[in-house]
Amino acid sequence: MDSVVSDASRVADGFRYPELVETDEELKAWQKDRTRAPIATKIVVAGGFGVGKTTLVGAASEITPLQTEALMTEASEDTDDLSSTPGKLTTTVAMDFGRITLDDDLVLYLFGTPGQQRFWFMWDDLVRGAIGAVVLADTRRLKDCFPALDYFESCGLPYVVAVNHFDGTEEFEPADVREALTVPVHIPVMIMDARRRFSVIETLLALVGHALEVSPE
Ligand SMILES: Nc1nc2c(ncn2[C@@H]2O[C@H](COP(=O)(O)OP(=O)(O)OP(=O)(O)O)[C@@H](O)[C@H]2O)c(=O)[nH]1
Ligand SMILES: [Mg+2]
Repeated sequence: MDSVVSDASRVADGFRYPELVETDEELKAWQKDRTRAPIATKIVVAGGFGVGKTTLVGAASEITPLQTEALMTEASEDTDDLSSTPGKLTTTVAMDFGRITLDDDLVLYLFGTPGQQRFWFMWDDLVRGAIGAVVLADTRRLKDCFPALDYFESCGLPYVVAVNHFDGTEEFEPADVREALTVPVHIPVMIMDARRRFSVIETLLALVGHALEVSPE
């Protein structure tokens, strides 16, 4: 790995991360009302290598996301399968971090996990205190999300399955994906696009709703 860079990931061939514009945000009502502190929650975004976790966090975040991307070199050729994402030049080596405010008084802090197996030891730290997780999947490489599914099943953290649909790939119904992954019926499965903010917000809302449903009062 050459170096930890933040912006190299924006120039991958044929794909650009959404431009993030810093604005002078006007203060929201809850920001001025000291009696109405927003609820801050932590959400983890996990899934296989190169499935779009960094893209998702960057698309949703209202702040410039923290990225820990490192350039990929020929050294990882044998371990990292780039056939589905030939334009990918970098990989996450620690985590992604972003923030999104939903519904004025609900702030989600998004933590993207590194996808490469050799960094999985960090997951235990990353999920600490989280209310739920998004497991991103790519239907061309469904089995890559099994470790994430197993991990959240075994630790009991509520999760939703989000299929990041890549243009030009076959489209599947959520029911097909549920069956292929044997995801229990009460767990939301959705088809989305990690590059589109609206699509990511829908996924996050589904996760928050699901976490509220399954968590004890
Ligand atoms: N066409 C298309 N390309 C995407 C989409 N999401 C991500 N990409 C591309 O796929 C590649 C992988 O995206 P990342 O967001 O870096 O994936 P990741 O899951 O964070 O990868 P690791 O951290 O290395 O595991 C990038 O090169 C993007 O160009 C998508 O929805 N459609
Ligand atoms: Mg990443």
